[in-house]
Amino acid sequence: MRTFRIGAVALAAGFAIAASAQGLPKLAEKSHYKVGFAQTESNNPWRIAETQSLKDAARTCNWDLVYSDAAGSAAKQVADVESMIAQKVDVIVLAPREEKPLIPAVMKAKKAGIPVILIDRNVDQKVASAGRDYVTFIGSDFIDQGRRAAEWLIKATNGKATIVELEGTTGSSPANDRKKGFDDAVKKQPGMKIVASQSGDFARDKGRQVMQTLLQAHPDVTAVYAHNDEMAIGAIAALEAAGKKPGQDVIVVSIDGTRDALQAIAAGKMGATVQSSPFFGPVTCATMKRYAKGEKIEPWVKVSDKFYDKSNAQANMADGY
Ligand code: GYE
Repeated sequence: MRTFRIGAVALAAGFAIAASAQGLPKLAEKSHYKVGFAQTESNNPWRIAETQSLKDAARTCNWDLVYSDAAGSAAKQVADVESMIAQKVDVIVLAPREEKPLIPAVMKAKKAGIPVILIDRNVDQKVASAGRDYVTFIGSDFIDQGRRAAEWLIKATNGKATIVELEGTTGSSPANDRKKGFDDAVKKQPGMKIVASQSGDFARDKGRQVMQTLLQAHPDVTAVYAHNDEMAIGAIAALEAAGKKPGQDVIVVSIDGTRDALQAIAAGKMGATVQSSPFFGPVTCATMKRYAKGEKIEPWVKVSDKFYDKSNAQANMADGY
């Protein structure tokens, strides 16, 4: 029995080595590609700007775009990728809604010989990795975004705050990493405390509802950190409904850089937002070309992000989307 087990393990390990040795599917150099783009949902300005950027790239880069919208369901997004595999697209561009559930879809595409480029969100690095299972991850440094939001808040409050945190979609890479970056920086401040941290699913109305509930348990809150601008705007509505003055009684900081957030900053209701660029079209097109040429692609094509507060929000209103 024991010998058999050892044999089976050795055999499984052998298969794993053989599979990784196969390497990633190649991409032929062509003037026209059939590209699948699997979007997670379309419920906020960030997503709409991202989809538009990919559609614009389809025009300028001569792609035939196969577009799908998973409507907020990881299971549907897996099915969407499977459908793209069946339609024999040349490349799959995937924005994985959550870190773990999309991994089987990535593996299926690889097995079918279709290269996958992850944009916007990543998958769990302990299970799948760039250069082995998919070409690369193109996106922001979410840990750093959280850290930058915290650094701003520490300065703005002189290191004294009672904080409510509104988290993004549970199990998504930006929610996990934006929490880590922020919480780690705040932990070092003896005068700052996160009294509640709950998911608002990256959605405006969910953010408003969660904030409304949390305000009842924590009426003494002095700061809100939201993982995206939509939830921050929702929280501002909840604060106002509770008779508080956002920007004065309660400082709000978040991430994305939407037009609504820049306007809220200019109006003094929101403190600051770290940009998270949704404009992936041009960089995805360039990365595909490099990959088709046979260039070795770095595992993370980092997107750099700006920062907006009262000092520059009005002047940079055109950056908003
Ligand atoms: O911040 C949020 C969206 O994945 C980086 O998802 C993206 C985030 C973005 O719904 O607004």
